[in-house]
Amino acid sequence: MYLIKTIKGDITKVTDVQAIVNAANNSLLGGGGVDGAIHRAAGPKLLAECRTLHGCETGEAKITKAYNLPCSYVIHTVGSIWNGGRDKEEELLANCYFNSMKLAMENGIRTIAFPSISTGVYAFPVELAAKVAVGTVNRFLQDNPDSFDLVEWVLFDAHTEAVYEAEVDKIYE
Ligand code: AR6
Repeated sequence: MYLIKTIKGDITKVTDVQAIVNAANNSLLGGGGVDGAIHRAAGPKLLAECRTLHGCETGEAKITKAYNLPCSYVIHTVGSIWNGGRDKEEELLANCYFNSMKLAMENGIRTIAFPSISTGVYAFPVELAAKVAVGTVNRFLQDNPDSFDLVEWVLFDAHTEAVYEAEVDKIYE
């Protein structure tokens, strides 16, 4: 069986997962927010490896080593930029979670932490993002029940954490 949970904190500090997911941009060459925090904590070798990947399409995911981070891998995915729901933002955000989980499974990763992809600079509404995130991961786990031990969301602020926690609680109701 697997556990799904949420915690409030800094994803670069978590020590109970093999992989953390980065909310990156199409260049994969770093940025602000959680992306900046991950690159700072991992050190310059992460950027050097990212340069070899030649970017990433929105909704897709690519994997690297984690260098100075406490985990073993970083899965870089590119969330959708919110434009009022007119640009398939929900579908593309669901793709981020699906493709990150698939890439983790293909690499034998059984424990993984996500941030709240797209809800910072990319302005995706938190309530809708949490529904898409938890719904997509839950379906993936139901379809692949023996592949994971732990999936957690590490949320930076109390409001975002409360919203994701409420979505996760619905699974266990
Ligand atoms: N740990 C966990 N969550 C964090 C951390 C952290 N250390 N730092 C910020 N957050 P954002 P996006 C939260 O903007 O919306 C970058 O410049 C943050 O409070 O990081 O997908 C990229 O290069 C928010 O709840 O990602 C892209 O250009 C959540 O992480 C762009 O931002 C996501 O906010 C991607 O925008």
